[in-house]
Formats: sequence, structure tokens, C-alpha cells
Amino acid sequence: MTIPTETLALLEQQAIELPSWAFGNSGTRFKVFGQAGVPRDPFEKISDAAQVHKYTGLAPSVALHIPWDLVDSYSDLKKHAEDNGVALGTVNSNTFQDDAYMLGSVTHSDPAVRQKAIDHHFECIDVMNETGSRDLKIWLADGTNYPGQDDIRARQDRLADSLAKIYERIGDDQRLVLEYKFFEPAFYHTDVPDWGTSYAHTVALGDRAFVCLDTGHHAPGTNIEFIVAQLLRLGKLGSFDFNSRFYADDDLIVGAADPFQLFRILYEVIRGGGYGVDSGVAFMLDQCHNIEKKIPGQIRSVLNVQEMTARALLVDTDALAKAQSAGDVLGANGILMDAFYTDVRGDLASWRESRGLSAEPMAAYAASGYQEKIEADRVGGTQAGWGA
Ligand code: PSV
Ligand code: MN
Repeated sequence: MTIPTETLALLEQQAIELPSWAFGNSGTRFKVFGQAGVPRDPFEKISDAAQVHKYTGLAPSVALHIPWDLVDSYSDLKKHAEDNGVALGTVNSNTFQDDAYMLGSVTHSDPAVRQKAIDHHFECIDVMNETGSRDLKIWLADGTNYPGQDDIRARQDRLADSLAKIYERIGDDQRLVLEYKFFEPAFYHTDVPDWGTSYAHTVALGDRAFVCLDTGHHAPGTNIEFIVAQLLRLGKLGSFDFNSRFYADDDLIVGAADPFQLFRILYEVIRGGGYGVDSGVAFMLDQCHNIEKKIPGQIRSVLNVQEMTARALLVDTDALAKAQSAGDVLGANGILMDAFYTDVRGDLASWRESRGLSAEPMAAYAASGYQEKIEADRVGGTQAGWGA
């Protein structure tokens, strides 16, 4: 075994939250490809998410997106999740698909539109109270397309005001997490474009407000692990939306485009105290599987995160600290790279078996017959999709 027992014990603490929307159809603005067996409702999405946990032991909760996951009874959905061995997690608001929000939601100049967006967040908090969710995650599509289109400064003031009203409504055990993104759908300016803006607003809100870092929401070349280190240092890193990007906000499988970046991010998470059950940092996926099958796509994703976490935990931190303080540039870099280049797959497979899981979750799922069953059973109805 390359992985020491203490490290394996730390891996026990890993929990990755799955996005309900990853199980629905998705695509690009050019085409959404329908796939056989895709869920028709939130209950079926939860059943599929539970398969990922069943084969990996890594994904005990599922994030909801409202209104995509609206149901008549959240206690029924919660019970369905529990019966399937998972829990309901973060509730994501959605103010990007209603005609009223074309020029903005919580930043809109019309107080009636702002109130509509605030009321939507109140509705999300009602859902959280029923599901027992801790986090309300807010990503805003608000922004402008042309210089001069609206008053950027006034929009910040309206944003602060609206967020304060939403924050006031969350319970003592709940948190507000504000996600940033530098562009899209707005292309000139975005109202929460970067971690600094999200940080400024969450500091103004209070102790239960945090920043959400979506790995796909940065300009090419951005040093994301630096942002991780800084937010942990400031006590404001609330959650991750993990995914991979080659070009824009591609929402591809985490670790697929740049496993080394994922390793560096996870190294800073561990270094900064963001890893472990009590850290308060939520590790979520925010992905869409446009051409691959959804459940295996999610299995591969959580395994990628586990693999890079194991490698990051292998960094010889004492030796690294010594090399760093001695100014040994290449030695320090070599210590980090040694951990990154360690192949942990065999060890993780044996460890999985020792916990009663399959050594090879991808193969075990493929052999289980679940995929064939949902493809045969789920005929008729309207398939869930990005936006339905
Ligand atoms: C926006 O691009 C985003 O990252 C937000 O988290 C949304 O809620 C999610 O994607 C929708 O897929
Ligand atoms: Mn996201």
C-alpha cells in the first residue's frame, strides 16, 4: 500500500454532493440530446443519484434546483431519498429562466421584479425548511451586455439590499452561499463576476454567508488554488461547484480537463483546513453530461475527486515545509510533484473492497443491469432536462 492508514481514514470523511440536474438531459444552445432512461421527475433523479453513492460510497447527498425540482411534497421526496440511502442537500435558486428577469433579477431597477426574485428565494428557504437543507446557493445571471446599458454601481446597491432581505430569512443553522461567474449570459458586465465581489457581499451580510467557487467560472489561466487559499484564510469558502472546462463554462467531468489543477486545488483545501466533516466546506459537482451517460458520468466524477484528494493527502508536508524554508525551489516543487504522480488507483480499489464496496465502481454499475432497467422502464412522460 502506498497510501498510509491515517490517510485512508481521512478519505472516509469525503462526501461529494451530486447535482440533481446532472441526471436530466442537457446540451448546448445548439442541441440537447435526449437519452433513454433519463428521469421524468425529481424522484427518479434521486433514485439515479443514489446509484452513484451505492457504488462509490462517496456521494451521500443530492442538491436540488428550484423550480426544476418542484414537487408537491418535500417530505415525500426526503423520505424517498432516505429510503435510497441518500439525503437532500443544497437548494439552488433560479432567477435565470423567467422572462421578467431579462434585464436582471435581484438587481433589476424595477422594485416589483426585485421583489419577485426575493420571493423566489423565500420559496427556496421554505423548501430548505422541509428538506432540512443547510445551504441556499445563489447564482445570478444578472448583468448587462452593453456599456452604459445600466448603472453598474446602482445595481451593486440593489444587489446588497436584496441579498440582505434574503439573508434575514435564513435560519440560524442555515447558510447563504453566493456563487460568482465572470461572464454568461451577460457579456459586458456581470453583477457577481468574481470572488472579491462575492466576498464583499457575504462579509456585509454576516457570519452565515459564504462564497461558492465554481471551478468553471474563471478566465483561462486563473490560479484557482490561490483563490481557495485566500477564501479559506478569510473563513469565507462555503462550497465548491466542481467541473472541468477547456474553453468557457463547459461543465464537463471534474478532473477530465486538468487533473493537476484539481490536485492543486485539493492540496490548498487540505492545507487551509477546508477538508473534513467539520470544515464547513461543501464539495458539490455542477456538471452536465451532454453526450455521455449520466450515472456513469457522475461515478467517474466522484472517483476523480477522490483520486486527486488521495494524492493531495500524500504530499509530505514536513519535507515540503523544510524545503520551502530552505529556499529549495526545485526540491519543494519535486515534493509536490511526487505526490501528484503517485498512482493511487490500486490502493483505492483495495480500500473500497475492504469497506464492502466494489473495487471497480464503473464496471460494477455497468454489470448491475440498472441502466438497462431504467431504459426499458422509463418510457413515456416528459424527460427532465436542463430547464425542466
Ligand atoms: C451557472 O453557470 C451555474 O454554475 C450555477 O451554479 C447554476 O445554478 C448552474 O450552473 C446551473 O447548471
Ligand atoms: Mn455552478
